[in-house]
Amino acid sequence: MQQEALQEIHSATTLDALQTVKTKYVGKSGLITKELGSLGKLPPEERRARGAEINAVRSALDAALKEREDTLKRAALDARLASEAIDVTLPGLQLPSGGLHLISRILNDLEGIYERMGYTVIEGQEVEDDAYNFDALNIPWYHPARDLWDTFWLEDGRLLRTHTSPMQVRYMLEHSAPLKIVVPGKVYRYEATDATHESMFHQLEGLVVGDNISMADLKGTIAEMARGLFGASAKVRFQPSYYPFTEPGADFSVWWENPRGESKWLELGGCGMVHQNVFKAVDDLREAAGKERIYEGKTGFAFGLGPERIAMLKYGIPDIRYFYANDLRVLEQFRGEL
Ligand code: FA5
Repeated sequence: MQQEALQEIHSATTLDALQTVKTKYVGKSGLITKELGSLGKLPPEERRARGAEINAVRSALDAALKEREDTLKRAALDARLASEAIDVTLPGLQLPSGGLHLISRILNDLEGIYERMGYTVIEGQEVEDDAYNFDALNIPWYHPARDLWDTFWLEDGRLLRTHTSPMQVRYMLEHSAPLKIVVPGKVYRYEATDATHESMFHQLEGLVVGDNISMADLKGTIAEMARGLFGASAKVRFQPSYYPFTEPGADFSVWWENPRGESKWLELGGCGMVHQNVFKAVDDLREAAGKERIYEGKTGFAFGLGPERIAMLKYGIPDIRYFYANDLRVLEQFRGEL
């Protein structure tokens, strides 16, 4: 039996198999245990010799089991160490790199241009009161911009801002002149979308207020921005326009040429000298909040432009709706444009 048992111990290749062999021979009801139990039936003169014999087999099996167990455990540990080892020389995973959205990129460029001219960049809220989006900006109730078709009204009477201009009023309520700010952000209009109109788009608002600010300052600022965006030879054109919150008001375009030799006037946004009715409305709101009236008689200019229009021309994108359709085939083309 000893030979047979040793053979089985030796050929057990896993700890489980070895445990089975162990149970078979030296377990509670194993063969050796049974042999020891049957010693009592032998005549006393045979019992001692037989007992010694069985104990010798048992010691041999115990030793063999222990040795085999150690060997198998060491092999299992070696296998685990080998499988968990980290090969630091393997090349890393090539994770795809992201890229800034084109509109973020244009807004970053614009913010950089204005920061270099000494402007402070601030942000405003997208949910507005009509007092700031319209009334304080000299937009009376009968102005078409208040029409249901242009504005997303919320159930509580507030609205999604239709332009970034309400931040002119909010900023002047809290700060005194002289001031120079730009306000990038999202705006919303309830209108049918087409290749150049979205219902959500961005604007960058600018406001400068101080003493003796003139239309020449406004034109110089817009020209400087155009050079920053389109290079030193950029040209700017102003055409008279009407905005209730400016007097006079204008639209401005830049002359744009691309490497393919195409060129055209690109209308970028509206601008003008801040209307005195806006300064008066700000002072009224300040007074109501227990603050000093400080704006009447000041001078200032403001402008608001659409970065989507800049991106469409700069990157040759034919339809504004591509920007927000989340189509990776479009977005991935600009992955390198960080
Ligand atoms: C305004 O929103 C004025 N608040 C701008 C302004 C500010 C004038 C300060 C004077 C002083 P307007 O509605 O024209 O103006 O919009 C300004 C720019 O936003 C447009 O020139 C255009 O570039 C962009 N824009 C307007 N509507 C859309 C639209 N549906 N989709 C994409 N861009 C638009």
